[in-house]
Amino acid sequence: YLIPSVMGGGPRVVRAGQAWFDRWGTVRLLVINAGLMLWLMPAPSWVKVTVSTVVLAALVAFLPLLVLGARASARARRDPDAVAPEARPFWTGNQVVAAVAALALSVTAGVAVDPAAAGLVGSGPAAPAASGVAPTGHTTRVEVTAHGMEFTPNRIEVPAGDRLVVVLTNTDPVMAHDLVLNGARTPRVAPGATAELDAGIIGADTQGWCSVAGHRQMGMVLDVVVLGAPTGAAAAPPADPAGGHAGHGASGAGAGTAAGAAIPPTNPAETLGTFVDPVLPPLSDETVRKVTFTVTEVPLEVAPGLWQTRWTFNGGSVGPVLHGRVGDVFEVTLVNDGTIGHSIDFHAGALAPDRPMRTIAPGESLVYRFTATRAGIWMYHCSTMPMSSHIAAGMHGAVVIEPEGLPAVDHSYVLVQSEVFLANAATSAEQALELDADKVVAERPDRVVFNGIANQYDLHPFTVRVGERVRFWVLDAGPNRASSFHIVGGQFDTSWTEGSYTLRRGEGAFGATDGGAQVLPLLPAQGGFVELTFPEPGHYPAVSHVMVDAERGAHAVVEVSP
Ligand SMILES: [Cu+2]
Repeated sequence: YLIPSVMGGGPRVVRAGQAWFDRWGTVRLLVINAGLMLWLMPAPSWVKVTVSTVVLAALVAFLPLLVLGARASARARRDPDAVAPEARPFWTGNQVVAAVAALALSVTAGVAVDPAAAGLVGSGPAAPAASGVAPTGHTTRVEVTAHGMEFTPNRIEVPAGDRLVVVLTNTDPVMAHDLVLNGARTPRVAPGATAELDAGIIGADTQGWCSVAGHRQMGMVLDVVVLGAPTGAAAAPPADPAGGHAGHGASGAGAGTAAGAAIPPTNPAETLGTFVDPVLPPLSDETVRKVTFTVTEVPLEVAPGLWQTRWTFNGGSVGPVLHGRVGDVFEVTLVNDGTIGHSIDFHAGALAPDRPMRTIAPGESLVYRFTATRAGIWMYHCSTMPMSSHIAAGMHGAVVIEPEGLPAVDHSYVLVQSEVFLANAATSAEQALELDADKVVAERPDRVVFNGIANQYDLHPFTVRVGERVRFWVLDAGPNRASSFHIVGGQFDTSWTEGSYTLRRGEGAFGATDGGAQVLPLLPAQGGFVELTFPEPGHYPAVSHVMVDAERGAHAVVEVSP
């Protein structure tokens, strides 16, 4: 700006030089200063390169203008008759537009060079593992079978740059499987069926897996090894189109370390669309009890305002309570209306598990007949692998076989405690996903629930009167956590567990008459009942005294009126 004045020669000469020095001044000023600001921001390195190149060009552009301006002012000095150019405004709208456009183009070019660095990834099945490899135009076709919790072969080799097509045949007699690989996935493949998966161009080692809940955690993975990969080609982390699992990497059985989706605490203002009646169904006179259990996979509320796709017996949040006497015969028809294999295991009967507890394929059914020879609150559950996931997904319930001579009480309730592992914080049936099997393996429940729904008996309390005798049958369905059933403000005078009273109307096993119990302690699959009366009106919380589980939703309220 000062050069023309320093060169001197009067206003006419200065203006002649200035006309050159100011040429494209707005563009250069904006590009240089705004470009510097862009460069200082946390941008990907290729964006920094393109922006600084444009800034450098704006700076360098002044050098020829300097020469031209100096020549113009020298000419004006030599020729006193030359007419000075008219002064033009420094700021013009066109130049502002040009400067902004130049910067925008440089940023776009920087992002285009390396989209991944800018957080943008290419779409299509070839994207994850193809980076940095030239397609060969050749297709490698591999036949893979799925059986049990294994792919055979479970390791396939592909020349770098080949397109990989996997023909997956499910030779499992009962279980459905699928394959997720390199961003592509097959549909659920029924037993005996075949599906084809186009994994796209393979440029780096990668790993596929079966996405049926729990199967990957049981080791059902497929390694893809690239032959002749360029040095330094790192394994691309497998992307999971279902969401929530990206970056977890491979995990064998027991290796789940992922935190999974974070689930917010339940909003106390939320309400429940449904709730499970906790009253023990009355005893009928039959001695042969025929029931049908239909397995479904349906979205259900697992906490006020939180949904999950549950695997159910008869569509319930928890399996139906069966109630009988010692000696009764139960004939249960199990119908699998789900999309994968399921089964059932009744602890209430003793028998060889081989046939009745077998896994049946979707569309099949079986009849499970057992005699209840012993009293207790017995667990039943799906016993298809991985059992932890099938139980946690909702496939559990209780069979109550009353001990001989069980006295009548004013209220009998059944509470089945279990853990819920959420893959997302779905707030509607449409958003509901199946359980997060990684969280099951990591033993990180999002909710701990009575009868399948967290806090449901806070919203729908048990209502009893002062002095009434109340019996709680409690079963810990797990799959993994113990329970410590306690009623805040209450004391149990009767406790029965694993086949025997430990306390009966205040009387202990060795004749003591001044005892009481504060909890019913239960390991997974243990059950029992406790009895108490309430001394005065009020609100008595019923909880698992494993406090973190009470806070996760294993919490109810007994509302006692006068
Ligand atoms: Cu199952």
